Amino acid sequence: MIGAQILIECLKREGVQVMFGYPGGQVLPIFDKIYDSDIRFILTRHEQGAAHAADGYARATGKVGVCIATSGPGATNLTTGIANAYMDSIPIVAITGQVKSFLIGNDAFQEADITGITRPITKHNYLVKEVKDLARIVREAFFIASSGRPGPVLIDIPSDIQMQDTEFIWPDTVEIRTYKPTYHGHPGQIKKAAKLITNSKRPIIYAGGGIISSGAHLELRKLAEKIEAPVTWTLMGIGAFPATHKLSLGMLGMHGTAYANHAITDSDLIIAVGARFDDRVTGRIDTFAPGAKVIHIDIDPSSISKNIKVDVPIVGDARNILGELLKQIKKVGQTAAWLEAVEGLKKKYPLRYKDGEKIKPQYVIEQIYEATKGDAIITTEVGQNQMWATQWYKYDYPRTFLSSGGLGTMGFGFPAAIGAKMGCPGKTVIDIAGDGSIQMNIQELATCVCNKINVKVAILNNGYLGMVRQWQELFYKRRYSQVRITSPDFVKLAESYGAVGIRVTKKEEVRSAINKALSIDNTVFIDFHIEPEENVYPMVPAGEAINRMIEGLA
Ligand SMILES: Cc1ncc(C[n+]2csc(CCOP(=O)(O)OP(=O)(O)O)c2C)c(N)n1
Ligand SMILES: [Mg+2]
Repeated sequence: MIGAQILIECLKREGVQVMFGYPGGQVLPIFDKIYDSDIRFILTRHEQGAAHAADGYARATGKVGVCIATSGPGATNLTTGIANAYMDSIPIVAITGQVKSFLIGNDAFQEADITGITRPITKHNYLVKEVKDLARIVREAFFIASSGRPGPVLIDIPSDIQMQDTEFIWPDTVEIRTYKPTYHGHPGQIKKAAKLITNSKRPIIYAGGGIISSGAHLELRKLAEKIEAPVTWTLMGIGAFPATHKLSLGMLGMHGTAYANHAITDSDLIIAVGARFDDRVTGRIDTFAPGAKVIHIDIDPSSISKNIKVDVPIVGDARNILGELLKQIKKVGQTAAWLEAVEGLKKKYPLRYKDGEKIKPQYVIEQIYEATKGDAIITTEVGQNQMWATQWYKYDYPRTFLSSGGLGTMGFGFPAAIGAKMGCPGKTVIDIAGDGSIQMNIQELATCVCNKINVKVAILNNGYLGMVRQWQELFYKRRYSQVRITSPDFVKLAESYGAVGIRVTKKEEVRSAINKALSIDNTVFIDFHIEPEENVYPMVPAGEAINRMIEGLA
């Protein structure tokens, strides 16, 4: 079998049903085999779109997403998507063509050292040097991407190797001497954690994306209910715990709820699970939860005690460890006064916005929530639109909120929605977008229409790079530098691609436009003309203590 055929055979054996990508000179042998394969191929209009679609597919389904591009510019166009998946620990396998082996290092046409370029943004990467290694490498790549702390793996395949013949041997098992993730927490540490939890009077659970990737949401819920502790989460942890649950505090951090930020500050014990104490969450480190002991459960030992001092570190899989804790924790029930105090915080500092004549973005998102009854996959772009999407839609299930957390990549949401829809065809998929971000991968409209991928894009059109404008308003004396942006006529643009466009300029039209969009069996852009200078509140200024928020509505 030639290398190209081996690759496709391996993908099939890994259970790959769909891949996203774009062809070119150094992947011609592979595309020739794709021609005969029954793996569904989604031709995007830009390689960045392919990488984000693979990422969105992985986030929505829990499976490994696959994307492919040619050498040189094809490969470099994937890099933003790879970095995005890396920062959010999303399992994808990216395949790139490379110039022929003997030309590597020669500045050959369309040569880029993609394994060098992606070393810091992949969990692991490979340059295939001999065709007989290919099957083993593909097998390892899928294993590494999806095990331990998940992440992207890149396989760079020179085109001569794609053509070389060898016997196809599928490795039954994967054995990598230097890579052995820890799944079971240390019993002594778990015991210590159980004791701290039993004795805590003001515990708080701080949940991150690790809950979702390990499938630990049910254990998390059981633990919260058993120990009667409120639960807050990170952007990546959205959906890990039901937002409509009475113990829910919503997201914490820079644009988290004020009550979550106050509650964690006042707590005496933080139970951090699959989260990494990112600076957007902790704010100023020396004032972060000064009276709290910290239990930190994470599969990646390198994220423990990286940003804050931890009292009880437990390395391992969140689901296993929460299961163990549930077994060991017997008597609880001393949190009544704490829960009452937290209720008081919720009443004192509710999320709110001032209604006005113009359409408010918060209102649009509330209406999307009502119209979908919470039963949709929401993706987002980056900026104010993203933060409003975290605040005003309630996510009760894992894998229903897909957003670029660590990298904050404008242009993520639309291709991610395409990937999510390919993975979950029965689900309504909506990208909550900004007018700036949507223009960063707008070419994927063609991908949607050609493949009949029915996603909705709700553009919160404020005529600004709104989040940057907000910072300039608050911290640069309203000196608006390069944040006013013009857009094409989104309705006409959608129509020119064969999709549907709806413009909404009046508050009364918001709900009917959403209902109409949901009823159309095609991709729909809804262009909501919103209040241009609406801000996201509450807001913790960068470097400030997280309980010192700007409320904004005085
Ligand atoms: C690729 C990329 N470039 C620049 C930024 C910096 N940035 C963050 S938010 C933002 C504005 C986004 O504007 P828009 O999509 O209209 O969203 P809004 O904040 O107005 O809702 C910018 C430029 C980024 N996050 N990603
Ligand atoms: Mg905008």
